[in-house]
Amino acid sequence: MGPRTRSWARRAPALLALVATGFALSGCAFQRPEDPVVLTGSELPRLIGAPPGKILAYRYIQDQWQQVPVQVDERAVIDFGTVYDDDPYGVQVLTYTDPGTFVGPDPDPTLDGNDEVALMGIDSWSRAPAGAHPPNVVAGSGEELRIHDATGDPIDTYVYLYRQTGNLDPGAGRSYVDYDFGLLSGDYKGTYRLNDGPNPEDSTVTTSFYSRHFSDRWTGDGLRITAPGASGVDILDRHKNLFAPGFCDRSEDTFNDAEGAFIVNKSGPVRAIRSYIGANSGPLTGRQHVFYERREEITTFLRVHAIPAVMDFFDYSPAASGMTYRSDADGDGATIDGIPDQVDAGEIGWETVDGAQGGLSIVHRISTDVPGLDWTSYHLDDSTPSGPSQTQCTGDAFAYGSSGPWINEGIPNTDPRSTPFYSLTDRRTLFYELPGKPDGPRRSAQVDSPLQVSVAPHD
Ligand SMILES: [Ca+2]
Ligand SMILES: [Ca+2]
Ligand SMILES: [Ca+2]
Ligand SMILES: [Ca+2]
Repeated sequence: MGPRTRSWARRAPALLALVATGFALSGCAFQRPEDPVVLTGSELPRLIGAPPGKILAYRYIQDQWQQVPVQVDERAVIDFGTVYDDDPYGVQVLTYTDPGTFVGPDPDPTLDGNDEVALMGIDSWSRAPAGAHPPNVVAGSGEELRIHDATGDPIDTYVYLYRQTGNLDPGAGRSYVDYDFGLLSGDYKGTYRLNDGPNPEDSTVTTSFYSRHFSDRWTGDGLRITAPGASGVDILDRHKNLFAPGFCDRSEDTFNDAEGAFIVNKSGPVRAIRSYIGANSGPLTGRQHVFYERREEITTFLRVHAIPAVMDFFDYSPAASGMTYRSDADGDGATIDGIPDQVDAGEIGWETVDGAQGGLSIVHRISTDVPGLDWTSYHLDDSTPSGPSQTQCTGDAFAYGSSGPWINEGIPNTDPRSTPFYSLTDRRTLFYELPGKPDGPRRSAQVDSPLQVSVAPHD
C-alpha cells in the first residue's frame, strides 16, 4: 500500500459521510465550507501571464477530474485621484480594478503578481497522482494547492489550477454569489455624482445563504438569512456609523451626501466585491465588502484628519424581535425586543444574533498603529428611544439590538495625504448561519487562522 492509497483509505469514511449527508462532518477544509482560499499571482508562477479567463480549477475525486469554480480578481497600484476621475493626489494604494469605474482595468490584462485567485476550500478533495492532468490544459501549467486547516482535522485536501487550451467557463457553470449593483441614476461613469451625493441605489447581493441590500454607498439596509431553516426576514434597519450616540452631524447619510466614488463592483462566480471611498472630510476613507456564499468581510479603512471618536454598529429591525444577542463581553445574552437590557461592554472580538430568523456570527478585528488606542462596544435595545444620546440619526425611529464597536476616544490623523499619519482598519466578518448555529469562538478562530495553502508544481 503506497502513501497515496493509505491516505485515501484514511479519508474514505469522511468522504463517504460527506457525500451521504451533504454536510461537512469531517475532513479539514470540509469543516470550513464558509472559508475561501485566496492566492496572489506571485504564488502561482506557472500561471503568470495567462489570461484570467483561461485559468481553471479542478479537484481529483474518485480517479476523475472535476472542474470547480475559480475567480481571478485583478489588482493594481493606483493613485486615489484616479478613483475620482481627478488629477493624482500623490497617494497610492494596491486595490481591485474595474473597467466600470474610473479605476479602469488592470494595466496588465493577464495574471500578474499582484492579482488574486480565489476559490472555496470545500471544493478541494484528494491528491491527484503524478502524471495525471485534466484534458485540454497547457503542459507544464499545473499548480497543486495543498490546503491545511490548522484549527481542525490534520488531513490535508487538494485542488489544482491549470491554464486551459479551450474555452471552458472558469465558474464551472456555477456561481456562489450574485451581486447586482443597481445605481438608480444609470451608468456609473456617466451619471455618478462624484462631488456631491446622494447617489441612490437599489443594489442586492444574493447567495443561497443570505441576501443583502444597499441603497447608497454607505447605506447597508437589508440583511436576510436564507440558510436552511431560517425564516429569511430582513433583520437589519441600518449598518450605522456615527462619532457618538445621538450625535448626528456625521453619519452614513452625511457620508453619502458628500463626495465619493466606487473603486469596484464585481460579481462572482466565487465572490463579489463592492468597494468605495468618500466620507465627508475623509474623501479617502473607504469600505470594501467581499461576499462569499456563507461569509462576508467588511473592511473599513479610516483615512481622515483627527476625529473625536467613531462608532460602527448594526441597528437591527423590528423583525429581529425574539433573537438573542451575545458577545464575548457579555455571554449571558439579551433578547432583541425593543425592551432595554443590561449588556456588558468591552473590546468585543465577536457578537452573535440568533433566532428563527437565522443565525449571524460577527467577528470584529481592529488593526491600527495608533499607540494605546482603547475602545469599547455599544448596545441599545429600545423601541422608544428618548433623550439626546438616544436620538436615531438615520434609519427608522427604533433601536433594536443596536450593537458594535465604539472607539470612544480621540483618533489622530489617518489621512495619508498629510504626515504624520496612522493607519486604522476595522474588519467585520459576518457568517450567515442556520438557526441555533452561531458560534463566536469558532468563527473567531476561522478568521484568525485562515485555511493554509502550499503550492507545488503538478506534472
Ligand atoms: Ca495586477
Ligand atoms: Ca493583471
Ligand atoms: Ca431586550
Ligand atoms: Ca432603527
